[in-house]
Amino acid sequence: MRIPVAIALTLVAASLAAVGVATGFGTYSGQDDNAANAFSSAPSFANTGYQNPSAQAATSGGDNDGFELNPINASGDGPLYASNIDGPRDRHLFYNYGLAPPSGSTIEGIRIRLDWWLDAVAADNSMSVELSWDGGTNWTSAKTDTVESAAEHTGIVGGAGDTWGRIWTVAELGNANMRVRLTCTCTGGAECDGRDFYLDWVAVNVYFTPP
Ligand SMILES: [Ca+2]
Ligand SMILES: [Ca+2]
Ligand SMILES: [Ca+2]
Repeated sequence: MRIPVAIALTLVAASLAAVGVATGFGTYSGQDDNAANAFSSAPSFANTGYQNPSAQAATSGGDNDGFELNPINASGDGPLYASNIDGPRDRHLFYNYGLAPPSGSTIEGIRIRLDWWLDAVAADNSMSVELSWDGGTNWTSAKTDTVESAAEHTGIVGGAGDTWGRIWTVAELGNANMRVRLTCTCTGGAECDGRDFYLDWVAVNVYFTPP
């Protein structure tokens, strides 16, 4: 039997649209996972944009060598990365972010971006972040990205309006004081043996209201 032309074109357009192909009849793409569509009542503040660390150091935890391979590669977004091999419980400091909102600003939030992945996702793996405001003497409670992936993903902890449980001064964000401490965690006994953690970027964005 012959399908009328108008109906046939409609069927073709519908099937192409279903796979997100431009048809000349309009372009469809799935929206469920489009972050740009997320409505939010979060306030919008001035911010520093994502800033990079210019210093790093392993710190105590696990086998005490943190991201022992190429740690400074975590100071920029792609393509080079830091590696923590056989890494559960290892910790690493990143600092000297050069965060400098105008003096007297009210600090409204701190957002940390972690671009990271694993060699395998068996057991329960995560990466946690703590912040220090006094050169590493005192630390906030940890915030944790529990998304596990064997390819790079972007984890976000904190954000605009999230001051990590304290009131910050501009000076506490300066290179002499502010520290980011990452902890790699795997919970699952023998499944965690040999787990490797890879880190492309650990960036900080500070939200503030100028004086
Ligand atoms: Ca990246
Ligand atoms: Ca290590
Ligand atoms: Ca990198």
